[in-house]
Amino acid sequence: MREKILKVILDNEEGFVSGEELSKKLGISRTAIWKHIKVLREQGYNIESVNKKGYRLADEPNDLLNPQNIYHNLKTSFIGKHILHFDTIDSTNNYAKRLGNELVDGSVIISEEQTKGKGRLGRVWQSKAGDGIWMSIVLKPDLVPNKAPFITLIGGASIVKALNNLGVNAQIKWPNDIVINNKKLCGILTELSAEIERVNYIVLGIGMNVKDTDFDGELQDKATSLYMENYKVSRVDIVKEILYQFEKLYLDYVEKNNKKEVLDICRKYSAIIDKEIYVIKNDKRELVNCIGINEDGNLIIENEEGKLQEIMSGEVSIRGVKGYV
Ligand code: BT5
Repeated sequence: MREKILKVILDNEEGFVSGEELSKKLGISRTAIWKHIKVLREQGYNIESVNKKGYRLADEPNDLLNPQNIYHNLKTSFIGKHILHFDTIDSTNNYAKRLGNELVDGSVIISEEQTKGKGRLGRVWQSKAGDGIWMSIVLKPDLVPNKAPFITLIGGASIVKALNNLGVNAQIKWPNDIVINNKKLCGILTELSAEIERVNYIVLGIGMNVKDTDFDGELQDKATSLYMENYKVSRVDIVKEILYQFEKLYLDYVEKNNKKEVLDICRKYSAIIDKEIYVIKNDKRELVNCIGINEDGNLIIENEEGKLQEIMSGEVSIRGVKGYV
């Protein structure tokens, strides 16, 4: 019932909904409505009530990542239609992998906090409570495993597109970072469960710093958040837009093998193309020119001797000459 009340209030974005209207629509007393509203407020919904007018959601961005908020007007056909939301969890990627076989295609796991958030190669991903978006998308495409790495680029392209659509000037640092003003805003971790010839499922993990974050140690110089860059965008709007952009690009790839749009976005919003960068592999650092991204999504670089090389994602880390980018 509480979800139904919330839906009517959310549907009525502009104006007030009276207690009487809610009570008629849902067939319960006005006192019962009032009790449910009280609980919704305790859950964090900022519902105003004005005498003789009724209830409405207060003006500030609706920022709770509850499934109900994300389902509301979500424009996807299957991505994010089944959401699991936690206050705290070890890692949304680990949870998705533990339940991978049972979860439906397109399921999304979100947590307010991760106690063991992880990056690539077992690195730690800082994921403090309420500070960001820590989520994983479970995908079950009919793909051969060697086509799975491109999903990371689809993730990056959809995030950067979504952010720019919401007015945030974000760029991609190939292959798995989103940056603002040369600092890391968001990272992507794609994990795969597969047999030799067939993908069982893919878990696409996305970690994005949103609020004013108290970064630990070395992160203070290289990480940033949307709020710290003066972008006050609601987490719900970001998640909805990412899921929408992702679904379009993902279906283009898995159904039509079409990579064009993803590559165009990765090139257009690149933070490193046409710049000097360091390529780091096994602790070896090489200064190179970044030339572009080829049709397979691999990075093309030119080394000091003028030789062109192709790098696949996952092989290397990239750093800028002056800092993180
Ligand atoms: C990544 O790895 O950037 C992938 C991060 C993926 C996190 C998501 S959150 C939801 C899902 N569940 C998980 O457990 N993980 C995924 P990598 O490229 O290896 O970068 C890791 C490095 O980024 C660390 O070594 C730090 O230097 C830096 N880092 C850690 N936490 C950060 C943060 N909150 N913001 C920016 N940089 C961070």
